[in-house]
Amino acid sequence: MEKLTNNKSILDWVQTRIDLLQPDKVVWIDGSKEQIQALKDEAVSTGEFIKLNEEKLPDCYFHRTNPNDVARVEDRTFICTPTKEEAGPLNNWMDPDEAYKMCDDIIRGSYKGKTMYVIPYSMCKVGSPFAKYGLEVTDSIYVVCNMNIITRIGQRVLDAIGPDSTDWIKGTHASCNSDPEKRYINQWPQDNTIYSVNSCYGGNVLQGKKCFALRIASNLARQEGWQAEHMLILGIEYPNGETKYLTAAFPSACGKTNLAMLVPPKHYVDKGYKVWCVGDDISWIRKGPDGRLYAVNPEYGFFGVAPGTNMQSNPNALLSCRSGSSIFTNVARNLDDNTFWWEGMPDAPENGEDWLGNPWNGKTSTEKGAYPNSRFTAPAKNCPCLSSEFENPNGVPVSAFVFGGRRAKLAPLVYQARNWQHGVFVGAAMGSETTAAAQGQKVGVVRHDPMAMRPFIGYDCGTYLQHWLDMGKKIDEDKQPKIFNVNWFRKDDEGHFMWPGFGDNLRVLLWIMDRCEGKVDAVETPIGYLPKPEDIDIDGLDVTVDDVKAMLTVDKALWREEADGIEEFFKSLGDTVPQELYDELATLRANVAE
Ligand code: OXD
Ligand code: MN
Repeated sequence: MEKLTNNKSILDWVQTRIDLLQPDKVVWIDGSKEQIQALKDEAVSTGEFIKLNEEKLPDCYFHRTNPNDVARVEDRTFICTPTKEEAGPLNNWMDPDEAYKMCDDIIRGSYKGKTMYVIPYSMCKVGSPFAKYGLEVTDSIYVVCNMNIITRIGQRVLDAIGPDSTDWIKGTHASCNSDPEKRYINQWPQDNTIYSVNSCYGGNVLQGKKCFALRIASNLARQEGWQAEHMLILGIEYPNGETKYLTAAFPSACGKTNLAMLVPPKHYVDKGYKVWCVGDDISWIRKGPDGRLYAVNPEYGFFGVAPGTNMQSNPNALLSCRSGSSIFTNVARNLDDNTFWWEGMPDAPENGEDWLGNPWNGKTSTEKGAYPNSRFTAPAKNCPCLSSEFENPNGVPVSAFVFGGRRAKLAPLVYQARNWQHGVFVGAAMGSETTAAAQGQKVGVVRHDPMAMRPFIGYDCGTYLQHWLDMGKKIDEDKQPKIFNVNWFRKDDEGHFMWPGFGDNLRVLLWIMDRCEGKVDAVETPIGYLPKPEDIDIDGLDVTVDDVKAMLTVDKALWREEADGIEEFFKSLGDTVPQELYDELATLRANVAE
């Protein structure tokens, strides 16, 4: 085994992994092109990967996971803090020692006959002020190759950790036999430790993403006075060349990746507007030297939901994965030309193979070709609208935080919170109506999802909301990002979406930015500041000012019901919910009283 570091804490820990997992061989991932290529070739030779059409999709591979292992498993994700209270009521909790023992008993000896890959990885640009480092051991080449896309990996990370530091995250992944009853995604924040056991699905095992960059990092952020959020980052470039940035949080199935890579409507393009993607999923946010908040995307690639991605909904995502070095998981294949296919793409293949590997005729079959949560993993560098600030070690200044959800009747197209505290309330009260397909649940049930972080806050939710309030107190009021809520999913009485969405969402983002600059007035309402209908640009849309007016109505009776739901949710979070948020709830109640 060729070691790539002399750091004793790392070498000692790797030895504990060898003793526990008992691999035949240990390979340190240096991140070189040659090493990664050799691993891809090996995965092709064993059938773990299928190489796709080199001419059409250079350096792209297909992989399928066990059909029982195709999504994040929130019910098997545990925060193993010393006390249950520290994990809080939204997280599953396990006693730390019992959790180690249970997981170690499951994974002991499970690398026998296999290779252990040691992946050093960095969240954020290596050596940058935001950067944090981790090691993940895995028995899966698929994990190595995906981590190589969505994080920065290899020798340079070990060099950045240096010979003496113990400040790195310890990650263990063991594929085992994918037994769903013994599947555990466990985090021990006090030990900076992650285990992913009995899974090979990305969101569970690509530990840089949800496990580290959100669950562990949210703990570090609270201790160190910054924020780890489930937010995209985008920049809007104005015709004068200036660019302003916002971050936005949405629960799943609300079009987050599409917004992150938005294509402006034609008349904006003609005027010289551009939208740049800094990140599609996660933001690490800190106060900068000028007293404003700055956000970086700690990731290096995208791990996006494939179905529904097409040249209309998100050409930038499709081009990102088509231009090469991407991995496609649980999608369908076109066997004629050995390319990928998924629902929402044109030209379903007649001679196809579904995500399970069965022969599949996309023209006649009533079954889906791709699994609904099938994914593409693509390098961010492939994205045609990637921001030039993507690698800026100091991040980008945040003008606005945007929250949103899927609400058929309640929330207007957009509104602005009155101040930071009210904005934290808006984020804390966030909820989205379930879509039947996604969860097999009743349609339209509101799932409360504070800041879209419900499955990702690595500690008690009320304490997290307090941290949001505390962050606001650190920033001078004139430098605080303004906080907004959007709802692209308002429906009319016939059940039709009222707002066209997709690229046209830029029209709403421009109102948001104008508010941040104090360039446009607003109407004070019981729930916050709303646009004057004529201030939302509808030029070129099949939408009238009256339609916009209808999208901006605030139905007090519905908001009274909403306030009851918020109160019930806050109560379910226990007594750590800050009093300030109950004060905001009282204000809302008073404002919408009969
Ligand atoms: C994701 C998620 O995959 O939030 O990004 O589930
Ligand atoms: Mn996400």
